[in-house]
Parts: sequence; structure tokens; C-alpha cells
Amino acid sequence: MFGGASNLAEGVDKAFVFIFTISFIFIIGLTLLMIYILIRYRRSKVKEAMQFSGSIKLEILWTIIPLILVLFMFYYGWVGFAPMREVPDDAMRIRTIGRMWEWEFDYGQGKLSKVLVIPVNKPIRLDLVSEDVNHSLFIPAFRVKEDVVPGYDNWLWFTPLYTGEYEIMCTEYCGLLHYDMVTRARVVEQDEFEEWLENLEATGLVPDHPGLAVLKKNGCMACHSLDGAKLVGPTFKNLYNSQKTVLVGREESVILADDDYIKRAIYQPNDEIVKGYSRGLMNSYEKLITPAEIQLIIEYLKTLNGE
Ligand SMILES: [Cu+2]
Repeated sequence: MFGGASNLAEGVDKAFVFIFTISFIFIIGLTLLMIYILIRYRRSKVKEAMQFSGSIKLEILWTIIPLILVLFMFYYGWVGFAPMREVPDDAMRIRTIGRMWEWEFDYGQGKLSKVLVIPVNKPIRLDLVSEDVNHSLFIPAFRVKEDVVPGYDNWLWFTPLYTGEYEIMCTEYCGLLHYDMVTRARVVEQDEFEEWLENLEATGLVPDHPGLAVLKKNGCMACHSLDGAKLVGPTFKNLYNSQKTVLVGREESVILADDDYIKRAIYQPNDEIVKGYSRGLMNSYEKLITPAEIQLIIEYLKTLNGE
């Protein structure tokens, strides 16, 4: 019954099973009672309706019993929840980044991983950071779940008890590819973990292309992919200097995606809509992106051509 893979799982499962059992007994009991009353007091048996008023005994009974039950629920809930907020001092801290639509784990010194690799039997504290909208980190097997909210330092902790692979997912609807915001927690032995971390490339130390930094800062990648995938808006891959069929009003025309077009697409995004995409989904970035930054974006787009 208690199949969780972290130190916190047992407390959560106890509260769950307790509340579930009480609910189960009540729904079965109440349904049977209702059926019994329906049959026992059906119209052909009892012609005259009876009137009742007040029963102190009953009032006390149906106050005391539920009170005791909910106090037990509170007890199990509290005992399960309290340790979740008491993180050990020696917990290993990993910055956990949620963004549309992936998780990234920052082990420090520029070492980033898309999979959470952790040593078994070691307290782990995940510091939760969002780069865009609200997300929620959920690791069902560890029975932990916390919201990942921009501008708010949230965290969770647990100690994994067994080696193995466990699912991680986002449980706060965060846009188009929310369903795909999944990864894994890989729990390994301490020495295997050290070896893995040692070999992890420090990609985070390489700064982004300045143009890419502008795109990231403005959240452009929520709607435009870099790899050719079709999202809400056209992909940036092979965009620069390509021919695009656009709709101006209802008129179709073919334009060249040159510097000038890219500037127009950022400042007046609804004037020319690339065929196959919807009007009105993007606002003007005239107040947010400077002409100099657009130049950086163009330089970056050039790097996405070819292959
Ligand atoms: Cu999300």
C-alpha cells in the first residue's frame, strides 16, 4: 500500500489512505442507507408523510463523530506535511528551473542537466525558479509537489530511498506544450553520482548569443521555435532571407524576410501574417525591444540558417 520512493512518502500515503478509507465507508454506507430508506418508505407502504422536529441525541452524535474523524484527518495530514517544511541543513541544493516547456537542473559551476540525477539516501533540496509563467513540479513517486512561480522563491525537499528512475512532470497548465513538460529523476549510488557530475559538461558557462539573450528576455520562444517546430508562430529556423507568403488584410503576397521585414514583424506583428498562422496572437514589441536589439536578433537569426 505504501509504495513511495522517498522519506516523505509514508506520511503522505497514511493521510491519503486514512481519508480515502473514511470517504469510502461513508459513500457506501450512505448509498446503502439511501436505498434502504427508498424501499422501506416507498409510497405503497407508507401513505402518510411523517413530521419530525429536533433530536438532541442525534444532533450530538452527528457533531461528535465527524469532529473526531476530521481531527484524525488533520492529525495524519499534519504529521505527513510538517517534515516537508523541515529541510535538513546538509541537504544538497539544486536550482530547478521551469520554463515553457522544459525542466532544467542547475548543479552550479555552469553544470546544467535536463534530467535530475541525484544520489540515493541523501537529502535533496530543489530551489524552484520559473523563467516565465507559473509551473508546478510534481514527482509522484516521492509524493512531492510545489508550485514554481516567477518572482517567488519556492522549494521542496526529499530523501530518495531507492535507486531507479522516476517521472517528473508539470502540473500547472502553462501553455501549448504543457503536456510535454516531463522529465525524469534518476536516483543512483553516491559514487555513480559523483562520476556523472564530474563528466557533466559546464554548458551554462557559455553565454548565449546576444541576440538569443534578447529573444529569451522577451519570452519569444514561448511561440517561436528554433528547431523548425511549428508553434503558435513561425519557427526562427531558416527564416532569415527566406520567401514567406503573408496576408495583408485578405491580400496574399510573397515577401522576403529581410532585415526590414523582421523589424516590421516585431513592431507591427499583425500587419503581415504568415499564411497558416493567426492574427492577433502577438502584440507589438516597439516599447520592449530597441532597434539595436533587433539588429542583434537578426545577427542571431542568420546563425539559424542552413543545414
Ligand atoms: Cu509548466
